[in-house]
Amino acid sequence: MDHVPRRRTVDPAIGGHHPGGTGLTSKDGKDRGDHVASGRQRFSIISDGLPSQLPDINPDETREWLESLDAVIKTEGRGRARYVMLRLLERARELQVGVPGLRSTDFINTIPPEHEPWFPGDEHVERRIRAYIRWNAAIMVSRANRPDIGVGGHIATYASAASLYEVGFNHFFRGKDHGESGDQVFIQGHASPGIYARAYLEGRLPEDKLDGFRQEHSHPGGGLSSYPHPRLMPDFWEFPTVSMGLTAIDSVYQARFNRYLYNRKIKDTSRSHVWAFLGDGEMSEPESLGAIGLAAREELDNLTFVVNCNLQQLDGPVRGNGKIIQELESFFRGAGWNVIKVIWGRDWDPLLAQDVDGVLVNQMNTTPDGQFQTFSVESGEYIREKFFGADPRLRKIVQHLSDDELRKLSRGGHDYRKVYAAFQAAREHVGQPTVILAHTIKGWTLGSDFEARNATHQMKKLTKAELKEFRDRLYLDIPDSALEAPLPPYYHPGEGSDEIQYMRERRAALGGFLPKRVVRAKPLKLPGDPVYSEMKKGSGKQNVATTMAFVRLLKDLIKDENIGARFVPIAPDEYRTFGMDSLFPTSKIYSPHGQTYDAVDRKLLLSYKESESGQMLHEGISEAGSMASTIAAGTAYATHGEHMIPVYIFYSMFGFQRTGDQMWALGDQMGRGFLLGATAGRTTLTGEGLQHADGHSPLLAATNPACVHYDATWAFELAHIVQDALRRMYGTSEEHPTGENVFYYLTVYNEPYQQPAEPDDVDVDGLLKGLYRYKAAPETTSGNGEAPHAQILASGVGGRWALEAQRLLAADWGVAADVWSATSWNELAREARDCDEWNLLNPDGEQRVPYVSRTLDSVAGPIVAVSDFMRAVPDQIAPWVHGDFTALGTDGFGFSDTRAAARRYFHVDAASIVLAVLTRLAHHGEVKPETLQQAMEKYRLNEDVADVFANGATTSESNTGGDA
Ligand SMILES: Cc1ncc(C[n+]2csc(CCOP(=O)(O)OP(=O)(O)O)c2C)c(N)n1
Ligand SMILES: [Mg+2]
Repeated sequence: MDHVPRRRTVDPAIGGHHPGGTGLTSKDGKDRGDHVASGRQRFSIISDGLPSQLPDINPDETREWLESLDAVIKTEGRGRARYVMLRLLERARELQVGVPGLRSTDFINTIPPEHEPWFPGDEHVERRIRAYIRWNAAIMVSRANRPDIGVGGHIATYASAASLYEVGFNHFFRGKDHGESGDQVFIQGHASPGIYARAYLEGRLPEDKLDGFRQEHSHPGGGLSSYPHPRLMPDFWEFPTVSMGLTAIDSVYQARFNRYLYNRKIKDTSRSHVWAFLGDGEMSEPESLGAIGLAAREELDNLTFVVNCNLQQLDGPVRGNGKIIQELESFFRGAGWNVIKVIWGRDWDPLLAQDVDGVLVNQMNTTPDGQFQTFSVESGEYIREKFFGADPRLRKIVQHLSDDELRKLSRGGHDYRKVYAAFQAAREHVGQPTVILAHTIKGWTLGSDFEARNATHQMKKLTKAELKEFRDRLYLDIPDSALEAPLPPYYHPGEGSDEIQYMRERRAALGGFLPKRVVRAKPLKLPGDPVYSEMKKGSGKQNVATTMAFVRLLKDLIKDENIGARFVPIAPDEYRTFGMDSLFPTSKIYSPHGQTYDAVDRKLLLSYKESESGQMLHEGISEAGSMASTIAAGTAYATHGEHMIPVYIFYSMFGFQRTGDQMWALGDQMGRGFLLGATAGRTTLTGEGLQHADGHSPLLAATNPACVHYDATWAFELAHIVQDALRRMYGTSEEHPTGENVFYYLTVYNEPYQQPAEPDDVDVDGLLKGLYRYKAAPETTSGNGEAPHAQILASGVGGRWALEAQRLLAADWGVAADVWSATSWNELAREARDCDEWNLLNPDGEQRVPYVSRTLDSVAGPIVAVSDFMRAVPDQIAPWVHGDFTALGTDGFGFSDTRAAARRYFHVDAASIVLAVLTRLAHHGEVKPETLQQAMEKYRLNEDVADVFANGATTSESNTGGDA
């Protein structure tokens, strides 16, 4: 382990932020910046705690200082005064005087030229490699837009970022060969063409595959996905990144999860570094900046953001009137990151060296991004006039340069050495995450029609003239005749060429090609039946909500000697809500700093306990952060070759609805684990109201093909579901030797009720398929002949109203109704759809009958379905239920009230089920029409909810249980 996460200590009053931090402090502890505080300092979370209220104990001395400043301004001007002030601040910090950090620095490179490290590569060869990749990336997109295909693609983004990636590939990104995890590289989604183009040169993708770009199914032998999608290219891509914003937050939590695995001694991740490539436009997504505080707090120096600041997004400039690099610098610095700006190429160094008055820097500082974009496309004459023309001293600085040289003055993000210096400083920095803000030009090298043009983001084809200009710019040996052909050619320098050899050698030295996804985790040794037996016994007279039942099971599973340590409980400040605070003392809350304070409740048995090796992730109030942790944990089987079992528990209303895009990313990344939609249901959360009452999350879950949803009524059902889930995801089978790439969404409730023991003859197969007969109709005495029959299908808390309805139907109306537990409407519908698809394509084969049809085709009487969700949830099975089918549901906004009142309002309570059953029976002539009116009156269904519940009256279902 060459790098162990360390703790540093420093007096918090002094603080640790160093505003001029250059990232030059190396891990060997030697300070390589001349004005940088030691990188080994702990970067205090208590920032800038200045005693500003202190009385002035020496007013004369203070006045002298102030007068000195006044004098400098008067005699030498503000520029000089600024310099002196900055030097004073710097000096103060060097002497450990706690002065607040500056939130931004000049618009120049953070690393001065004299501190750039020696560049170990062959710059010439690497330039050639970049040229080939640039060319092939653009050609691939261009060819994918041939007239008969026309599938789009992006050229300009990779063109701006090529140097950033290539420095990484040739010098930093660690691969996975030799059994290591390697680095985790999050690639900007629409930079994918460049990554494919590199893989082509490396011999990983043949030319024909490149021609299948964005034709994943239609291209013979399969094509390439548009963006990084592990689900679609499982041996190649690792991190789905194209939904902007998710890269940033997911990469922060990936870096944190690496530390978690290390601290819990599950995997030595000390050599893994997380690199996240981001667009400057993308940084406006709330998720991009939302988790940077956590990265600083947890001192994630295993994380580097590389923000490609081409100053443009899709429609135009990112901050035309402002300066995105400066803005981002202050955000990151304020959050406690190490910031490295790579703004100017090396040709600016001599100009800056001449800038003794600071006029050049001032011009750089005050020129808005929109103007810089224009400078990128304008002539040298325009630049001389508009940029250097403002001040005679500025003009003088560039008088020796021709207009052409002025035009070519480069941006730092395209200067290989500057980028290398930044990457190295980032990799070596200790105690803070690093953000590299790289100034680039969108569409760089693609020629004047592309570079920095507002439309460049969506330009995907090069004309013949543009192709020639591009080729000349890259000095490629491609004859004009080849460019005249209908399709422009790819370029390969030949297997034996220096460039290809060099690429291969570099990657071999760094641990193999990237991106690459491998699954090395071994199936887990899963616990047998005994751990589930408690759940199957029922709760006797005790009222137990399904959330509690699940938590009890989890506690037992965490004790299992084989898989216990692999559970990763995750919650956004809601453990207590769900009764999981009982895990605090034993499992403990993960904190890289341990617990540095005496917990207020330390004397209690269930005290709040933080620990470096804690198992529980407490994300604070951040569902997005919790999901990011879930993704990192649920994909550790691939990323690190270690199965981890995330159990993320949350208010179901703040799950799929709020972070559905991350659930989608979890599916893309083939994450496994459990999402617990606790406090499920539209009526169970008494008093919490509209924005808490979830009547639809199963429907949202149903849209995710990787998600298996269950809505259990009973604890014993949960036991079977969890056991089967562990088997499917972490066990092995002939069909899925390394487990299935699914994740589970379990809706659980906070409504306590008695949990029955598992019936002896329970139909486990049906339970797991999503439907089984839980309780057959009781004997009825219905007067004449046989009793009318009916079927009630219910899920979740609805199961108990169904049982009550069964009782009322028998007792009050002589109707024999069976009660079915519909543990998963979603799975029933999914299986049925699969059957339909098979039947469609196999008209001559034996037609498959969906399980739900098979099961319900032979039952007697109308079928009424009910749950605490909107009708569309059970309605999913309607096409395959051939009998008379009606669903009741909680459609509409929720509100705060008692459970009983809410259920009556939505007409999902027992009485409403009875009425629904009678209505269908009346329709079929099985009960008299007047029965309906009688039932309405008997159960007061024709009255206002307020009247029914006046004087504290209640219906027969439980209304117990408190708020969540
Ligand atoms: C959540 C989300 N919203 C919108 C898009 C569509 N989109 C793709 S690229 C892009 C512009 C990106 O600009 P920037 O982040 O600056 O990247 P650049 O291409 O300039 O490097 C947009 C809006 C997306 N992919 N994801
Ligand atoms: Mg951009």
